[in-house]
Amino acid sequence: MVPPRGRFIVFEGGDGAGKGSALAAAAEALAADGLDVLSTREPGGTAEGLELRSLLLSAAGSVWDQGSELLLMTAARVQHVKRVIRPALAAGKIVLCDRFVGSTIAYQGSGRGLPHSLIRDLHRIFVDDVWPDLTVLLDVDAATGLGRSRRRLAGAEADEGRFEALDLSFHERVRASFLEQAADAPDATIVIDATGPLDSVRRDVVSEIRAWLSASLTTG
Ligand code: Z5A
Repeated sequence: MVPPRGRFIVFEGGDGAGKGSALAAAAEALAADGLDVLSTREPGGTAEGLELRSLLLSAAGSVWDQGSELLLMTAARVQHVKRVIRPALAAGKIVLCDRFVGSTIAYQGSGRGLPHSLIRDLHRIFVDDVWPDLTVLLDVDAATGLGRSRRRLAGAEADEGRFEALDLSFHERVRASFLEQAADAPDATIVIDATGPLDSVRRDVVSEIRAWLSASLTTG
């Protein structure tokens, strides 16, 4: 018997692009369609990943070298893929993940300046070269996204503002990297203009994912 094959859909974008909101809308819509959906995020997704998340995102915490930052992001992903993502895909689930290795290429690669080849090598060696079936890139200019993200953090209890504290040019390099990655993989990426009102961005995301899934599940 052929085992079921799930689908791995990743939401990427700069800070405040609206990934979390879009993922929640997609999860609700796909579950209403009768699909078995698992929602998860990075850094995080496992107990170990959540511990690493609080170390990595705390604005008040330690000063990480960029190499340590890359290795910790990758360590969280190793746990996440082996314990959560792979088993869910093997069980035929639709896995919706907020950020994945594209974020490492954008933030630690283009943002911090580490070689993309090093990030891809680590991914191949430690994360079994798992890539999304589909990436949904929410694209918004860096200043708008950062403004949203900083406003959200100002009203939040969690101390997760380390990346938001970086300057605008860092976030502009991150955005450019996501757009380059999308251009390099046009068949596996949907780019959504995330500048407009939240409701209309959510609607666009849901309708694009439904169309992609319907084609993907039909062709097997
Ligand atoms: N990071 C990394 O460096 N390397 C890696 O490999 C990985 C991550 C995996 C945490 O990620 C940080 O980790 C991240 C990169 C780094 N940088 N930072 N910070 P995160 O995904 O948890 O953090 P985030 O991107 O800052 O999350 P966010 O601000 O919550 O953004 P979001 O998920 O894209 O958006 P949201 O939560 O849906 O919305 C944020 C706010 O904006 C909220 O108040 C919304 O109501 C508002 N919003 C969203 N869309 C709209 C529209 N269209 N109009 C108006 N308002 C909107």
